[in-house]
Amino acid sequence: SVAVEDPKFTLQEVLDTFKSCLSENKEVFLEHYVAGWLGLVRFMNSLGSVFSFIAKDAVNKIQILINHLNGENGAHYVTVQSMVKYELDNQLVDLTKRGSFPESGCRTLLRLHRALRWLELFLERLRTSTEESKTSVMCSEAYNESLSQHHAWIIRKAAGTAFWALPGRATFFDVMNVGTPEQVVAMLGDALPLISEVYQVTEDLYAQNNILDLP
Ligand code: 1PZ
Repeated sequence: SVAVEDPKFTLQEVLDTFKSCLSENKEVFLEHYVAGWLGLVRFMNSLGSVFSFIAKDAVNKIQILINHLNGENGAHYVTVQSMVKYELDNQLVDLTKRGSFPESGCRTLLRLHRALRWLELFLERLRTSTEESKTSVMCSEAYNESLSQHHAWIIRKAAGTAFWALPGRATFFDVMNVGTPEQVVAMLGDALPLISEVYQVTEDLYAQNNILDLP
């Protein structure tokens, strides 16, 4: 796996990417958001093939956003703010039911945005966990509090099964490749407020535009 082969890969690097997401006036750069997600997927893949069905969906969505960025209207996709404005102004979003725009940037990013909330809750649990804490329990609690509310029963079932295959806390910390458990905890303490801010800025933007429930 990449995380094991590449000595430079650390979760620190990935979480740092989210730092570069926010501009001075709190706009979210899509390019960095997407880069952060690619790093998370790389990390997820290093945890084992059980997670590949989850990673695959994330990769599909990341690819859709990259296509928008590289497309002829890419200039409108520089920030999440400009993307939302461009797509809404030009009626490029299915607002109430699935229709002509299954790959709108707005609905695609919303899926990753919801998953970012899961990540935030999970990493916060990891940060405050003890040696005896179970990653599968932390993961499913975080999931039940966030992403699961947007998933059909069959997806919840599959996700729940995958959680049991998560490596234990010690292995998890090792794969992060950040250093001692104390260093991991410190890194998470630094990174979480940044992830949280990116999440909140996006959440507020979506709320203001009434697009938190895109089909
Ligand atoms: C490290 C352990 C990883 C646990 C990840 C916890 C999240 C479980 C999510 C299960 C998703 C299952 C596959 C696909 C679901 C899709 O139906 C939904 C909705 O998309 P739509 O069908 O509307 O197009 N997709 C999502 O909700 C996006 C899920 C992205 C998951 C990314 C996880 C990030 C992990 C980072 C690892 C550190």
